[in-house]
Amino acid sequence: MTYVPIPLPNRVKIQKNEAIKVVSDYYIHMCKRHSVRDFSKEPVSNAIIEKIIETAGRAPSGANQQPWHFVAIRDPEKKAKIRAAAEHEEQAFYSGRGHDEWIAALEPIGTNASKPHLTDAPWLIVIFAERYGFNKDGSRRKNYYVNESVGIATGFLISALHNAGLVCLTHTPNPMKFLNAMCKRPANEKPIMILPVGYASEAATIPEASTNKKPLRDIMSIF
Ligand code: IYR
Repeated sequence: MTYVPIPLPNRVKIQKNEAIKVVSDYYIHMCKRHSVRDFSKEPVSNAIIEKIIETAGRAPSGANQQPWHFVAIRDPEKKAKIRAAAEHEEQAFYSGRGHDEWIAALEPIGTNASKPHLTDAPWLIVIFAERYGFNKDGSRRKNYYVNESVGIATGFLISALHNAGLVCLTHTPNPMKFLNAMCKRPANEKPIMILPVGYASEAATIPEASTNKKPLRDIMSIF
């Protein structure tokens, strides 16, 4: 493909005197996002999930290679199989495979090997990273900045979910190779995480420790 510059389309224009209100409102909106593991049974339509994944697909990526794939699962049987496989791995993790320092770091988050959210949530979105692609002649094509690109797209996905009043949990069973076969994804893709997605149940709780966010002075330097 050749380089063809076009004028910047869809420019978002904010009046100078409104900018601080706009950024502050968005900050307040994003402060209301929490990782949630208690899901209501309320269904979420395919159309909503599709539009949210389409939004994630608008993320920037290395060389615009878009090295991601999102598998959206609502089939209860499939969710149950994924839950069983994830809990099998987590059992091993929590009963010895995970080292003490890691288990101790998770204590304030209150996680354990039981993952009911994997079947309670109306949807599971399994995120895959395309480690390499293929050229027309079948040879391997290198993808650039795959982890960074998929991380950014996942951020887009999580904020699109939040914008829709939905919640999710970033879940990373370890190891999670089993997801390739269950999601019918090829060997050039690597599973990155599972997001159970839905509405928070009425009784949903979050770990108090998760509300402890670093203040600006600790996350920013300015020159
Ligand atoms: N995969 C395990 C352990 C786990 C690891 C981290 I880092 C977390 O932030 C939370 C959990 C699990 O899902 O329980």
